[in-house]
Amino acid sequence: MISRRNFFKGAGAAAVGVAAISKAGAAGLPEAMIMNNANTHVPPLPANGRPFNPVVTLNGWSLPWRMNNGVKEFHLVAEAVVRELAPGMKANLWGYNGQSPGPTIEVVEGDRVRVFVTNKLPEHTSVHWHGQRLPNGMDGVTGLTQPGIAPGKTFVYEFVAQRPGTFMYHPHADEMLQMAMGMMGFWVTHPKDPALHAVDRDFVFLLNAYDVEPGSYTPKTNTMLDFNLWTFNSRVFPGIDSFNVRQGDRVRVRVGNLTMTNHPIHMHGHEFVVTGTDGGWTPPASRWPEVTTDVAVGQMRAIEFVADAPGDWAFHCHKSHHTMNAMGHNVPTMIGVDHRGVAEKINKIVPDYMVMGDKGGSMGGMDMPLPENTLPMMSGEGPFGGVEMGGMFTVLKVRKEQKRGDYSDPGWYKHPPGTLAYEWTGALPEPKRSASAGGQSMPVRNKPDVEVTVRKPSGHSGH
Ligand SMILES: [Cu+2]
Repeated sequence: MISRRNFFKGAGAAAVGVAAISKAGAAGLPEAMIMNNANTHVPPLPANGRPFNPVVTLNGWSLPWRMNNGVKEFHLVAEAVVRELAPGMKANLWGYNGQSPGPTIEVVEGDRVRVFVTNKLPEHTSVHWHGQRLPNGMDGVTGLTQPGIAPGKTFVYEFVAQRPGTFMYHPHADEMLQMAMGMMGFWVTHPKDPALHAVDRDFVFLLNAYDVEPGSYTPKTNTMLDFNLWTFNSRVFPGIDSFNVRQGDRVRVRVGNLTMTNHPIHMHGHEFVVTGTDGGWTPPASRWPEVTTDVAVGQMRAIEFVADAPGDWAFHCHKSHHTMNAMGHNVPTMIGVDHRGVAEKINKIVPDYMVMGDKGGSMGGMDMPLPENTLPMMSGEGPFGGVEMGGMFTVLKVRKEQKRGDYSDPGWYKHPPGTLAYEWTGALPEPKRSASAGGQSMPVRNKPDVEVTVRKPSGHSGH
């Protein structure tokens, strides 16, 4: 919920607010608005300023502004927040205006922008406007271009948004800790001409990662690579809203990566092209069709496609451990071994111990007691059972009947007759198999017939 008196009363109330503030002097702060729920918020059309087609921030929102003598003013508050990562798990993070990530800032090419940043954290911070052309002194690098913003203080950043495109913001102060705690946000500079690069749906999300021990609430901030929660906008599947679009819509998805590793973002059922990078729009002649695009650390990518295939299409990072929730590491592989009873015994010694399933990994059938405040590694219920995913996973829902501007969840796809995989119960010829050395098939054991030796996988390499 966005809380600010009169916010929904529209332009009239906003004009009164500006007049009152003008009397008090142009340097007054715009009221800081807060959003503290985790639903995708469809922004109202801009009440003032130049027109643009707003983006929709997955499980997030865009920051309202006020116009002050032709300057677009925003107020970011850096503060401690509680973020629900998915129903059943909350994390104590740091963010902006009640949420991690912070609100998306949307401006138009050529806008003069003034951002007030108030620091309510226990240590100094700053904001770097990642990817922007701006005066050097507005670049937000603590020590290099400004002193840190001390706790309780407010700094002002002001520059003209020169280049349209996709940007991010994050602290350049105690960076490893502050980013591991969730301090980051998106920035979109729309083109002057709203008809340029126009799409029907424009989604944005940040890739971020946390290391929260099962049973605890606060990320470990010294983790360098071995994060255990991989998130879209600080949410994990099944807590990530789906992308709900109308069949035939031109769809853009903007992704920014502020984790410490790359993410091959993969979409089912459609091909897309990369229309935007860190440096702006790509020339059309440079684009080629893909179904996966790697987003490296610090990069932004805008992908576009026509959603012409109805259905529920998986959309996820293709690193398989990034579509899992908090997991214990150094776990032996036990495929082919019946470990029922073993985990139970180990659990009495190591409370958060989990084993990979003996039938190929499914955790669905395991009744593992979970510690307080954590999530199953693989979860989410679909129309056919457990989806067995977590982390960076959501669903693109393409529907003929989804109305323009309607971002609500249409429910599960109803497959037309004859278009669904089904069980075969008829006769089968003997299938051909590889005859190469070591290529013979092995029967799957349901019961261990030898004494089990548990070996650690050699050379566990993190990520
Ligand atoms: Cu990933």
